[in-house]
Amino acid sequence: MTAMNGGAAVFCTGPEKVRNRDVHYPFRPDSDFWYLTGFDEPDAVAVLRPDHDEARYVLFVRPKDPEMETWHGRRAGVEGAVERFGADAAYSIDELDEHLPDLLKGQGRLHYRTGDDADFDRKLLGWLQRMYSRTRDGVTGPTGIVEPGTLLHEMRLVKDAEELEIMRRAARITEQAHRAAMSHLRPGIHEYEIEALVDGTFRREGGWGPGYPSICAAGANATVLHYTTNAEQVRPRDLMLLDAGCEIDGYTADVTRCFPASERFTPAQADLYRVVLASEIHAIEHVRPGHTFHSVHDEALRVLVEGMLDIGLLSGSVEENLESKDYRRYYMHRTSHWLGLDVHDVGSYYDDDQSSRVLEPGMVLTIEPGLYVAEDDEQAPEAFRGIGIRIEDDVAVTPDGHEVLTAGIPKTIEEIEALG
Ligand SMILES: [Mn+2]
Repeated sequence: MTAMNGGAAVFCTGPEKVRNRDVHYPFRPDSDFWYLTGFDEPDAVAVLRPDHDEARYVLFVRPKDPEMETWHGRRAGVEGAVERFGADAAYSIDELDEHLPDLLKGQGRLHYRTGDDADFDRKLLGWLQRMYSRTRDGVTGPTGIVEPGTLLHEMRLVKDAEELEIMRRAARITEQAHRAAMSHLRPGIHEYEIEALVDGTFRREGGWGPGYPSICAAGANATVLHYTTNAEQVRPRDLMLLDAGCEIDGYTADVTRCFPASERFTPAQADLYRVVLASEIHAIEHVRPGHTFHSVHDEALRVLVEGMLDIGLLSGSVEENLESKDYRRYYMHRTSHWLGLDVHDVGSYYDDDQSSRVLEPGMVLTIEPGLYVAEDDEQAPEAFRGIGIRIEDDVAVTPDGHEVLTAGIPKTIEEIEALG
């Protein structure tokens, strides 16, 4: 709160969303709200006032309601918000109109994200208008609205020891799921059986579930980057691309492995796989404080292009291909993104002068090069067509280098074939 330098901040966590009729989607708290409060019920608002003498942290929550709780589960209620969640004061969410404007009076700048919740935006603007119209009575409204992400997302970008420990737990459960998938995959089973095994492992081990829809793509489905249909039957020579990460306490892992349905990679699969693996390992080695975020991609890309030339997927020189960007035919995404409460986590990828962000201890990023050869790509050697490979690990920047959070998940061809 000291970083706010006075003022007030308002954060909302959404309502439950209807799936159909009386059924709701499983509720997941807003990441910013969860980061600040650890409160996991829907329909809540947090107000922070760093300079206030008594009520620096105020929560609005759903009130206790025995009948509703019988149907839909327990609520912390106004008392619980203070006793269990450490709020200095709490009110019912039904009393927002009555109390929230008072809390914002005379507090200076207001940190609030507009555009996420149109209903709340409208309410807030109404309260502010009323406050501004009463200035002659001595009411002073906020002096401006500030995007809270500037401060908060910088905090979220750099993980502390406790957050890293949660991310290690997410990685350990994800490891179990990937290992189970590797040993269960065989010709004839369906992609959704692997999905069930993976998602089931996440839950059985105490995770919240998958942090994003699991991609279980066999054969040429692996060349579809966001394939989530997971409906097809696995054929004997298929490789499965599994992109799945467990979410626990709000933090998610994000891991991709590729493994064969039969005991062995085919020679063509192995050729492509080794190129991606060399690129991934090289990029991970490059992760350390002082290197830039974008240089990690450049390092991965160079090794990937060298490998594509070696196996005859591209022709010409490395420099020519980097210049022409012809590699994009087979590698069309970037190598990394931040990881944390959101799978594509918050935090700027650029410094203030628009140059690439310099890595610092506590940042967590994915490293995920890949090669995808479309089934009908007549430019590519025939043996490579319909093969998609991605290898993805979660890497934390440490004071003297990096820690691969997901290092326990089999990755070399030998390790993977040993599990098959
Ligand atoms: Mn990823």
